[in-house]
Amino acid sequence: MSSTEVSTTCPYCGVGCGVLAKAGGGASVRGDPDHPANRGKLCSKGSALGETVGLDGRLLHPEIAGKRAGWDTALDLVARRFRDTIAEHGPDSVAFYISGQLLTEDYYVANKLMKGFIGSGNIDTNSRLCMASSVAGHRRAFGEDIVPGTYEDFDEADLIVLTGSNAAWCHPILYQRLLAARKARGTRIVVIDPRRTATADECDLHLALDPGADVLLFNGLLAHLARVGTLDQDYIAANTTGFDQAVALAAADAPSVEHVARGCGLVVADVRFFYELFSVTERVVTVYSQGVNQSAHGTDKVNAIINCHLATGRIGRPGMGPFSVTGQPNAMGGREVGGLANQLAAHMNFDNRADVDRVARFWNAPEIATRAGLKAVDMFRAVGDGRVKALWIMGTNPAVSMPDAGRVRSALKACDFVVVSDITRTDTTRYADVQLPAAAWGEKDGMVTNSERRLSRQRPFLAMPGEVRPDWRIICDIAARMGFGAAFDFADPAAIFREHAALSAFENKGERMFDLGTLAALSDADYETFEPRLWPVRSRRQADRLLSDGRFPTPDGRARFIAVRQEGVALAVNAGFPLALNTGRLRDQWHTMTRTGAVPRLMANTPEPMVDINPRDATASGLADGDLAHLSTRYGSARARVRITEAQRPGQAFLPMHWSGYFAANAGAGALAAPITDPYSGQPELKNVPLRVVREEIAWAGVLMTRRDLRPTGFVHWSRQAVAGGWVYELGGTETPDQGILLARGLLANPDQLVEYRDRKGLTYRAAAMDENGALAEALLVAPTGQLPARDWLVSLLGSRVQLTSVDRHALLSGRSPAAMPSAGRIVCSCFNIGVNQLADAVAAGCRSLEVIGKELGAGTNCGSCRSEIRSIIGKNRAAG
Ligand SMILES: Nc1nc2c(c(=O)[nH]1)N[C@H]1C(S)=C(S)[C@@H](COP(=O)(O)OP(=O)(O)OC[C@H]3O[C@@H](n4cnc5c(=O)[nH]c(N)nc54)[C@H](O)[C@@H]3O)O[C@H]1N2
Ligand SMILES: Nc1nc2c(c(=O)[nH]1)N[C@H]1C(S)=C(S)[C@@H](COP(=O)(O)OP(=O)(O)OC[C@H]3O[C@@H](n4cnc5c(=O)[nH]c(N)nc54)[C@H](O)[C@@H]3O)O[C@H]1N2
Ligand code: SF4
Ligand SMILES: [Mo]
Repeated sequence: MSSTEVSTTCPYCGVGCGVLAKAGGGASVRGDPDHPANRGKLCSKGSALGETVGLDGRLLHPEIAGKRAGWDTALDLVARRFRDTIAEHGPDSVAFYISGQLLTEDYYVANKLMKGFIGSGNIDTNSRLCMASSVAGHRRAFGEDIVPGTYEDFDEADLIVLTGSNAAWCHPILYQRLLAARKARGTRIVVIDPRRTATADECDLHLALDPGADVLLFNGLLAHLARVGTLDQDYIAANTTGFDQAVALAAADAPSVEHVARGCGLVVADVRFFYELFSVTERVVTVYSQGVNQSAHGTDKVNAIINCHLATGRIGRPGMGPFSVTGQPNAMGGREVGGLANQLAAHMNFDNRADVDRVARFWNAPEIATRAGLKAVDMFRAVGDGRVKALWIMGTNPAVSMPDAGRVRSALKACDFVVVSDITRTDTTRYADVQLPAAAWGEKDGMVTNSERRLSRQRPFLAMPGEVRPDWRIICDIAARMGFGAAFDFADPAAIFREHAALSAFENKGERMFDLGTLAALSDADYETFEPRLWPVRSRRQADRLLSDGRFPTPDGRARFIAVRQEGVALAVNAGFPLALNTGRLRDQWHTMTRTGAVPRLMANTPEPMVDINPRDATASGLADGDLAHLSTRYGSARARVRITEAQRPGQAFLPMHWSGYFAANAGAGALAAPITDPYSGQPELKNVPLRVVREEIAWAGVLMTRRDLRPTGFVHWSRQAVAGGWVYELGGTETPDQGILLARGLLANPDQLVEYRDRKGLTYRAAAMDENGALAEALLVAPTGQLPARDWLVSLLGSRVQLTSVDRHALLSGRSPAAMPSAGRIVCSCFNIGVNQLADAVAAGCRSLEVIGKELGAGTNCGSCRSEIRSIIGKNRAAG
């Protein structure tokens, strides 16, 4: 649509980078040099955005029971079913489960509809799995969900403590900004994470603490600060309450550094070094993310961290403060509108009658909900046992991403009426009675807020394909059909945004820091040209940093210390389940892979689902690197390939959260995860569940290269990788190889028109099919495990689509290129497409540093996320050479 560049915001992580995008050949994107979050830089995922806007797999029309339907029919049906269910069973018999993928305007109207007009609190979001513990911890300490700092604090700090954050992969541009600051001012970096992550590779101190032990570590820190006298007594006296109780409990919980080290599985000297660094460094930012939030004690972890900042008065000043980084592009916007079941709207809450009354008057909503609704885990329980009879899911894939995902799927199956709004088919849309096609990034239009409270616009630069509609419009249309039209009569996102801004300022004399008052009068033209800015926005002159004056949005104006103690882990490993399973993210994938999974260069770094384990545990289980492992917990099972690594401590395993049923037979982390939740936030423990790993006795392996988008069934294991020109499927089974051949052959498009080769024993099979132009269309290799020939050349033919020569045709069945073809190997730098073999060759040729490699190959010079891997390749190959 737009052939000139449009300034918009990246739809992935909470760094919230500005992007300049235009249509053409998909789309072309570059970092926005004027956006304060990224100043022109983009990470691997952001740079590949142009490759994600194709229409393959997009939902383009509404569907009812899997059949195409018109919008009017679909909307009428949804509205009628919700209305009837409410009439018969009351407002709490329906629910919405929504997402940080939504824009603020979408989020606002969804929340208004459920809480204000349906009159139930049953709207929750995937932020429950993500930020809920931070929200609860902030509210306990500050009285409101406030992230006090800005990204500038990263530039101005002397010590950055990253706890439970793999920022090198998950907040790459912010992490690069931190590394740049370190270069400029020598910032020290401490990483607290049970795994040695890419983030830990570049730090001054890595504390590989036992899973879940953060409260003990930070209680020990608070006790230490009190012992050595680093407290800011004036600040404590003037601005806080509860210090004595908190420090007494911390000291009892963590009486000595030795005690802490023992309890956290750490070396005494390392703990002491961390405490000393924190103690002597005034400018400290403590960054926390899912290693803190996704815990059965996540809220206590958050408060244990905040306690240390309050006790030293290191909050709200340059280069200091607790800093919860948000995950999704609009996780923060969702918190602003009140998208969580236990929030009301605009930082107002159900536990305050005056708030409920105020919002009811503002919305003119006499039937407003008066109490919190069901939080995600409980919501799906209620769906499962029939208390919730109609469910609308928007912009999230709970069949994959919820813990105990098997139960979630059964619940969706059992539910009377499930509506799913998405941009593509997913494991969740399979359960939808009605599928509604939403506008995607590049098409939709609205506001998002990043980790530092910066509001930015997402702007469209592509036409809406098929019959897709933006989420806000779908929600307003349903609201109108349910009889609430007057309250949802918005012409465009700008009108919704103005109302949201007005609500934030409504009867707000400074009690609520979240205040966008000035923006309530934004004209359409101003909304159109809106430049990124931080909230609050209530006057011209205001500080960017919050909580600077020692006043907090609590009734007495003081911050609250929260006395916390280290609790035991929710579920302990035992003889049956001897490993602790940790789950999380990979550098180049986004969540359930609905967008990043189809981009070849984002698939190239980790093409298959891998479970990381320590060599000691591998030996104990008889597992070799590359074996297929069967993983099981009390809740479910999965299969993934074993990667043996010292980065994983003995007794622990790590599985990426990404693989859905579209990318592997059964490699989902959600099915394994426990639905055990934090008592304050309701956030589930996604980082620690007892696990058993056994070797899968795979007898045959196969690889299918094809242009077709398939979903194989009947295989013990398959996973697939997007490549240029199509897909590569890894196949495997416990059957005999000849049976495997039969099974795998069944996947070929035209088994009658193949060139084939079978060895005499019938155990090895190779086949290829050409298209009408004589180019390779499909190839299949099957062999007993460990005997598959190389496939690089065949894969390259799939991409090149050139007509094959007779020499090529002869070579096809050997799988080997007739001319020597250097293989790049697994891709390490996805910005420049540089593989592990190219890097090894460069090291052998004398490139011995990141800088030289960067100059020669470009690798590592764009987003920088691969630098730690390149460094380890240099180390390995230098040692070898
Ligand atoms: N590439 C990529 N980036 C993303 C995303 C993505 O899907 N892909 N998703 C975005 C979203 S929504 C989110 S929420 C963020 C998440 O960003 P992060 O929180 O940084 O990512 P995770 O990998 O979930 O977990 C972080 C780390 O917590 C560690 N951890 C596990 N248990 C503990 C513990 O008990 N204590 C401590 N201290 N650490 C522990 C894990 O080993 C892991 O390395 O990333 C965002 N950015
Ligand atoms: N085991 C384990 N599980 C986890 C985590 C973990 O670390 N470990 N992390 C948790 C966290 S922090 C998060 S945030 C969640 C993420 O989990 P999900 O929210 O399930 O993950 P996504 O793949 O981002 O799902 C977003 C969906 O929205 C669709 N979509 C994209 N844009 C739009 C749009 O504009 N409109 C609509 N209607 N749909 C759209 C996408 O196609 C996709 O299907 O996973 C959680 N689950
Ligand atoms: S750092 Fe986050 S917001 Fe920035 S380009 Fe990468 S994924 Fe997008
Ligand atoms: Mo998240």
